[in-house]
Amino acid sequence: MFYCGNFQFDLSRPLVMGIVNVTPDSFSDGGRHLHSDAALAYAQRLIAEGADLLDIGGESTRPGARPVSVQQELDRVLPVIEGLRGAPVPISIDSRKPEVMRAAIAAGAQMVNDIDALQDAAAMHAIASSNVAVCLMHKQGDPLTMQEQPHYLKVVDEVCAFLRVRIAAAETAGIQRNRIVIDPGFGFGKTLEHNLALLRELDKLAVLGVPVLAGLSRKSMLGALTGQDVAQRLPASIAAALIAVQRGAAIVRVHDVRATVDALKVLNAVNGIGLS
Ligand code: HH2
Repeated sequence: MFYCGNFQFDLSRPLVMGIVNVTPDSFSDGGRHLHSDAALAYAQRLIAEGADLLDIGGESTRPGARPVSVQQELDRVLPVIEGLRGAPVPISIDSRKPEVMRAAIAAGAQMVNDIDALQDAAAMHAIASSNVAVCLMHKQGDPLTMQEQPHYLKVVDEVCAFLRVRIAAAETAGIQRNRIVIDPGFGFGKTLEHNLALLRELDKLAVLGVPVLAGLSRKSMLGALTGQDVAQRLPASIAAALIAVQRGAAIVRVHDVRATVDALKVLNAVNGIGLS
């Protein structure tokens, strides 16, 4: 069982996490839902399309992205999280700032998606002193410079080792294992070869004993493979989501919820997994 605040999932089928970026500069949907009414309407649409969770972000972390202030991030995400109070699915806050995490949890967020994997002690404390779930993600370097020179000797082993340490740190801080998911962080300080190795061997992360989340939707590795720009990466994103699930991902983080839900219905039926 995966506990996500007041929600729980038995993970008998893969979950779809819909992305709502309230940012001017996200790589694929920047500026589209910057106004909170628009973001809220978009979030409701993703729920209607079958999203199992929503991930609300107020700071782009695409390669080269510039950080934003706490206040700016709060101004972007809080009205959306507050507007989704009582939603039928858990709301995740995509942030690495402890202040934003705390305010989002107070506003009703049931999960924190931290690309820094709770390496900040205040972030760790914010989660440990609540009942929300957490996604611990691997990255090498920081968004501003991370794609300049990613380097690993054995990328899959190194990502696994990092996540193992982060799970242990979270458990030591009092975060129960059934509230933790892990993510190899596709595109975060990784070359195309690194990303492909991680996807190819995604099932190796399963030995860590917590659900795996995969975020491949519209990412530049799919552009590199297909030659398509970001608006034309739906087919590649669907392929990547299906591959991730077949290699053990429990949650896929996607922009295109309806298309991913449909694709997974086909896979689930073939695998003998029911609809609910
Ligand atoms: N990818 C992005 C942002 N947050 N969180 C997790 N756990 N895993 C990911 O792969 C991941 C993430 C980047 O994608 P997106 O939110 O669409 O873009 P941007 O960071 O430009 O807002």
